[in-house]
Amino acid sequence: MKPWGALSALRTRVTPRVSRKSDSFVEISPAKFIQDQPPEGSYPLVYPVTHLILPTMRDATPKTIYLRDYTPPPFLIDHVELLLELDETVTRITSTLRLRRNPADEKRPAALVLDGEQLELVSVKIGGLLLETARYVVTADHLVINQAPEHPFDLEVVTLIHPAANTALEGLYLSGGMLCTQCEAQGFRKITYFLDRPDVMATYRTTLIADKARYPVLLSNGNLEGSGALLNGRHWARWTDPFKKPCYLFALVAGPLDCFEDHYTTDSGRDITLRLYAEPRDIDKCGHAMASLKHAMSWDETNYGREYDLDLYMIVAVSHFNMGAMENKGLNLFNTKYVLARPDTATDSDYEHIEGVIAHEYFHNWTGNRITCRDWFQLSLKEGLTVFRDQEFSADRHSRAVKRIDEVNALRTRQFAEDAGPLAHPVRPESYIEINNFYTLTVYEKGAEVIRMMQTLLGREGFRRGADTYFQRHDGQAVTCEDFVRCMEDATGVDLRQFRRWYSQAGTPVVELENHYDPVTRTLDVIVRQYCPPTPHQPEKLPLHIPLSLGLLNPDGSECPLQLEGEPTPAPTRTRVLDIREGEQRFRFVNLPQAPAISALRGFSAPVNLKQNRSAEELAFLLAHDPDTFNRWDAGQQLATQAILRRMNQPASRNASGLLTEAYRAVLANPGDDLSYAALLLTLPSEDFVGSSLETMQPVAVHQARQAIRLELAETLADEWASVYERHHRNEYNRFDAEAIGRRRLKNVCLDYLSAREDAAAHERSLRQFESSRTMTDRFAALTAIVNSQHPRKTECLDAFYRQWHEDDLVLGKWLTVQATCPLPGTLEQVKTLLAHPAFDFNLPNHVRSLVGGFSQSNAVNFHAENGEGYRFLTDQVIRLNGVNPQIAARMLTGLTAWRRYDAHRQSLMRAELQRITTMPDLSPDVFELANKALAG
Ligand code: B3K
Ligand code: ZN
Repeated sequence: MKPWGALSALRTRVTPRVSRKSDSFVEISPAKFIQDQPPEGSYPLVYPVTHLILPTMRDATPKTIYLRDYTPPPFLIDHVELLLELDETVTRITSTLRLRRNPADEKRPAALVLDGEQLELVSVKIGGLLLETARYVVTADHLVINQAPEHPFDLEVVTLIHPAANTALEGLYLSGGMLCTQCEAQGFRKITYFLDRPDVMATYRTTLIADKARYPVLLSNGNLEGSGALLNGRHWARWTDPFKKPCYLFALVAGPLDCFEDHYTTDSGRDITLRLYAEPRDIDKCGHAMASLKHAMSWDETNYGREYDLDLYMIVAVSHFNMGAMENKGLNLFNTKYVLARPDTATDSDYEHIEGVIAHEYFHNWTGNRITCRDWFQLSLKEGLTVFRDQEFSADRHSRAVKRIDEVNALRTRQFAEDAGPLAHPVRPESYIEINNFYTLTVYEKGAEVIRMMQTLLGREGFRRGADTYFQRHDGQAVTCEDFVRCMEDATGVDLRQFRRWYSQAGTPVVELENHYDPVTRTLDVIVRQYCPPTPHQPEKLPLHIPLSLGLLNPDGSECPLQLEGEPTPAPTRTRVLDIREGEQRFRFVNLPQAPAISALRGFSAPVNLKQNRSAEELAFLLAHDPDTFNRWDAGQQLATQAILRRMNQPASRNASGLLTEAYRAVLANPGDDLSYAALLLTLPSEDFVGSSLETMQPVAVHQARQAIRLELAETLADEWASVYERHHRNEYNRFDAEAIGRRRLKNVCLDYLSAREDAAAHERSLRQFESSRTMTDRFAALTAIVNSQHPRKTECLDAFYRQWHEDDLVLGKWLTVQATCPLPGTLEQVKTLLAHPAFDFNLPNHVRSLVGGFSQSNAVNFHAENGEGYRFLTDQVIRLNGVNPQIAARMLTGLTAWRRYDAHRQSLMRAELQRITTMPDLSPDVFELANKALAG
């Protein structure tokens, strides 16, 4: 057998050879790919560069890609052989692709067009023969090989890249002392030339070579095939991934990492090795992530019959990461924020998020990896479905009521805003400039709601049959949202033709509910109307198929039997799902001796904006009695919103919140078993939620009115808050069960109200909690209360927190956030000071999100200051980030995109800043697309 063929070319200086005719290509037999381990010390430190081609500049105006233009790939890649000689300054990549023409493509173009960006090309070979430069063209984003062979062939391309200079964190980059990759969506083309599209699926064998002292751990997808030492202090490792995958799931990691290992035995008895890698100082914070992984593996077996397929599952915690985590096959990469937790460094919410994200990435192994997307327009095929799966996992693990409220809270404030703004797009978008801009709340969260609605319409069993059909029919394929829906239909016989519009229509539908009770006929008429406001490029909308879950309550709080006119008997359940398909529909409920209260859209059964005319009395009644935990909470939110809006319109009035106070008093007197849920019942709606019900956003007025209601509740119920606080305040360290978490949540809500009063007792209480607590949950809640008040020892507490945690990036992020989100005056100046703080790292996305994101997205009253300083600040940061990390720059821009929702003065300030961005030279496609669409929409 020929030893180490792919590498042998590197040992000698390569002399370009001329191959003129296509028949001079030599096909490499599969045996070429089976090679022995490399002989020690045979690798040059200085690379023999025969000709180095630097690509030309990219076009000034980025191009729009359309779903309607999809065509199958003209070539397929069956196998990829990669050799990476890793070094932070220059990494050399030798890629050998086993290519063939796609029989499904009828066009059979002469040229092979490979994607590639920011690559320095060293050499191109076909069938082992060097290609003369006239046979190919290198542009800013492609390598075009003219006259590609008709028969299967091997293409070897050698490129150089510069990981340490890669601050965009896409492709191969340096994070701390670790080299790592991020390839979704189109990062693989920054590593080597490739058909960088998800419908090209190949097996991979990856050989990594690096300096052993700096990069002792070398990881890639799949199973370790071999490893060994080389001369000059270098070593190698070779990984094989037997499952075909798109290149966006490729990953590698090299660095000084410690490993936390555990095992999981699958239902069928297979032993899976689980490894969590982190920097040595963080390895004691990996236990929770590991436990979460095992829970997720077991849940997917029980609920979807899905077992893990490889023998090894690895997760690496990386500090420089553009998002939460990445589901690379067998080698997940995680933002440290979603792995590392210790009771003194992470809050209860952090623990829950870690569990959810670990599960999400694990679930992708089936929904995303084994079955992937045909093209990026189908992103919600994997993301919506996987979010739905992780939501259900978390609901099963903890309080289902609390989980649903958290989801809907995020959806109604943030996704609804996206749907109502200039960047509104359908769950399956029809065009994009930069696909990274479409990892949106619409694709993820609304996409998950679309899956949830299918489960509601088909029933849990029907949905499971549909999922089984999907896994069976499409394993190993790259498919579409349409393929998924068809599986659901085929498995159940339910017609989802109209339902499909959820994938193609943007915007949040409005559902209006009107009802008339007739005491004579003892009937209730419920009239349901739906319409959807226009969104960019979609002025007209068609009616959607909406599952409207509904119950009726008697005046004593009991639930009514639900019998529709024409039905012989009432339905067996006290909640039923009405199929809404028309613009207007009428339902007549019979046999109702008394006028019932309507509990509509139970469990938030559809992502719609429900409009009902309800009095404060009705809302207070539902808040007291509705057995549907979501609607009970929502009634409280609506009641509080009414109180806040009333206070906003009549600032002098007192007792604006009488019914609300009584409802809160009742909850405080009897918080029930689920204390986390009680904490939510006692939390006022966010300023964003209140603002969203207004024609024009009024950030300052809403903030003031909400604060006034908070203070009023704090004063009226002062004794209750204090006694519930005292009852539940414990100094427990290592308890993460529902009871302990619930106690902390409820107690900290009490602390927030108590702090509103700004008296000495309140200051003393928050200081005591800050100084004595051992959990981050309690310490951070206390610090937040202190920072957001006039506490006399604020600076001292912030300094103490900093001194204790300045070496921990994640906790430092909390320190930045708490200051950036402070609603008091002077915050912008403080944010600017922090930007120049030696501990703040502008190249670290977590820091930018904490400080710049915290200020612009979670501090409306300061960000929207009338003088426009907040907008100017954000724009300066976006412009600066554009050159450093375009993906993060685009994320930060979100603060300015909804400019049309504000008054004329703010509109002109925000628009001017957006215009300032669009006139900047060298705009990334990411920022170009968002800024221009925001201005146009
Ligand atoms: N699939 C990744 C997100 C990739 C984002 C690329 N800009 C994480 C996830 O959704 O699981
Ligand atoms: Zn995902």
